[in-house]
Amino acid sequence: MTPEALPAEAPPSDASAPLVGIIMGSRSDWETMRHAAETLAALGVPHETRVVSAHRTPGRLYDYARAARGRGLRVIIAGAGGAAHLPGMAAAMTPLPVLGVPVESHALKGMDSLLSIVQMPGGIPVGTLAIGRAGAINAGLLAAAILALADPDLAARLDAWRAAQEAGVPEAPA
Ligand code: RP5
Repeated sequence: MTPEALPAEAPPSDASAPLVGIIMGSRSDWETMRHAAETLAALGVPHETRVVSAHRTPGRLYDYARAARGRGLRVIIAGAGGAAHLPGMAAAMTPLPVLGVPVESHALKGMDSLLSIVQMPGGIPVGTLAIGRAGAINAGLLAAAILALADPDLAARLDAWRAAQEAGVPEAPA
């Protein structure tokens, strides 16, 4: 296929161009969301990180979500806490798969975040992960697994990551 024949929303040819967009409602979410970024980095998945708030920067969210597919992103990981509308609003404005990470809040320990993210109306899905660090790690792994469906090299790296994890679990507790 010649470059001229590529569809308008074809991914960039640059191998280092981000495939996963990690967005979060506040810089205070980074302590949680960095685990998604570190997981993707360990698997060699190009990604980007942005602070995009559904409430404080709605215009930024609109622009980001609307442009995401055209920029070559394949998956969005969205983390937010409290009234956590970011993943759902992002999902409403992009056809890309959106994985939601409930960030643990001070007041309600992340139950507010979880329920805000998980209870989407039928028609606009958000794949909701666990509250906090585990959810961020698993969002990274799930994004990698989605991409690995069409990327054998990444699938091999994911297999190796799992094998290393298995090998690192001791048989005895002490
Ligand atoms: C949400 O409000 C963010 O996702 C964050 O989890 C929470 C608190 O934000 P900050 O007040 O710490 O900026 O929008």
